[in-house]
Amino acid sequence: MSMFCYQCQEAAKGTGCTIKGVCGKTDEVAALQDVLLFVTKGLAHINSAAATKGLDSDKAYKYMIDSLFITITNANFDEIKIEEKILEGIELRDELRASIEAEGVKVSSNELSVKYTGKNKSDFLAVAPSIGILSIENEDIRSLKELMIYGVKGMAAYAEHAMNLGYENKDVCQFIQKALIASCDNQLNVDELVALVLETGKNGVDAMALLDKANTESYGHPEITSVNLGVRNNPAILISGHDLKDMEELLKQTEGTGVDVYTHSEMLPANYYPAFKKYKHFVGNYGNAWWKQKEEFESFNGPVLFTTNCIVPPKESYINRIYTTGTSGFKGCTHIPDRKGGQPKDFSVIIEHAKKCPSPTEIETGEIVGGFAHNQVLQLADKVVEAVKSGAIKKFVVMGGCDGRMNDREYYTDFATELPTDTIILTAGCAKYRYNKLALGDIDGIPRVLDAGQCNDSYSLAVTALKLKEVFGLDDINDLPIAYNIAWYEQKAVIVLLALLSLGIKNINLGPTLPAFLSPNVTKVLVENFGISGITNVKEDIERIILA
Ligand code: SF4
Ligand code: SF3
Repeated sequence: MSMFCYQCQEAAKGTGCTIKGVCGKTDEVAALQDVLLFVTKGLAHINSAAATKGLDSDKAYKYMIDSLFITITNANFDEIKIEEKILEGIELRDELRASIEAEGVKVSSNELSVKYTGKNKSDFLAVAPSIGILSIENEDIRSLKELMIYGVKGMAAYAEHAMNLGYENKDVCQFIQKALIASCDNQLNVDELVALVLETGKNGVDAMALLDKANTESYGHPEITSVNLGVRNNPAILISGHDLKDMEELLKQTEGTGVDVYTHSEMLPANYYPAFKKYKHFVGNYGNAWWKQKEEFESFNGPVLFTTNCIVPPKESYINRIYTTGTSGFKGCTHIPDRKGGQPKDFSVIIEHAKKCPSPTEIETGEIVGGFAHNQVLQLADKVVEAVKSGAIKKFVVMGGCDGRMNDREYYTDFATELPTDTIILTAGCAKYRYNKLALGDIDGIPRVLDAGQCNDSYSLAVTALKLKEVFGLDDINDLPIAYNIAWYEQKAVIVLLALLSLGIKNINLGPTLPAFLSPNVTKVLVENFGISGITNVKEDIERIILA
């Protein structure tokens, strides 16, 4: 059996994975994820019909968000969990259909996804080839639909984190549903799909704004923080991924147990939140971006909790120490169940496991500084504006996004190193690990790398840019001395990119390679309308992006 997936930057040969994912996804997991998306589209049709009489179901929106998140790169490799989710979707769809038809709502859609009744894994694998990405023949239509769907996957991830904190935006949910339905529509032309892609970006801004509100109202505004990189002599848990509600509950439940907590990869920004800093057993950050986890989890010695992506298929030597929760999953790892009846998750099993493990082996020492989300940067606004006016700061360069395992990403380390010393890097997401431990110094006390937080905190960078535009009295955000050299890997970076475009930001450089899912014609649209370009080499790019 074969597969086709081209949703991330590491798609095989720059075109797509066809035998096994570079990420480790098997052909069967890829097929099951395709079927999960297909069933989710069927539910979207029914829930949309339900909405015509105000009968749309919150449970259905939640299911759509969960399922999209499950199919994000490196989030869930657990075929049993995906099979269960497919069956849950079919049941939910049919129950909803029966209940709205009883209320006189007519379901007009004749889509296969609305009627599909597979019952088990072999049924799912049988239908998969006919409903996958390649079932859309026209490459431009396929490209635009996938661009929209990948954006919506990223949006769903952010909406899910906000939802876990009790924050919802019905418009965002309804847009996700609309996009799922649009992806099945064979009548839509290129112009209509381009409009939908832009609308995806606008909703992406709203989803990120919602998550920003959820995070900051729950845990306070991130503030300048020196994060410890060393270790202590206690057993410990390493928490990875992006979900701050999980972080909060783990910190509460480990307090007083003798078990320390460290963040890994995208959880690093949890160190910047006032509500988490108060925990004395919250030690700091261990390790680097997601792709180095094989070595780092080995030396951590204790259990690791994944709250979301990015999971690298674990080695036998430590797989028994890997726990997943929420939408993340990996076959053979213990999954911590969801909250029920308003109760917190129960992390006792991982805490008891940690108590039996040796303390982490030190792999580095020292500190890194972060916490430059919009509220903190605005408190420094006078200083920043002064430095720009005096010429001490000539340019800002947004270098946020994702990191990845390919060697060509060394480009970002070199780019940061070679930047003129009157340049400030604004970052968010795990891309920062390529340069956040370099000694790049400061400009008049302002560090040359300002980390706003996780990839969703790219929103924070946009808020900062909009504020600077106001302070400098500019009409166009593109007149600011800000350049964009963004690294992407998975679908959260797709929604970040579309969100920036919807805010009117032009001339974004995207690397290390342009997405395999962009057809030549769609790339042309992005180049002509938004000035998007790929990267070349550090010397030429610094000339073109920074000095020109
Ligand atoms: Fe390949 Fe990326 Fe898809 Fe994994 S997510 S199968 S690496 S394109
Ligand atoms: Fe990183 Fe996976 Fe995208 Fe949230 S953890 S930015 S790659």
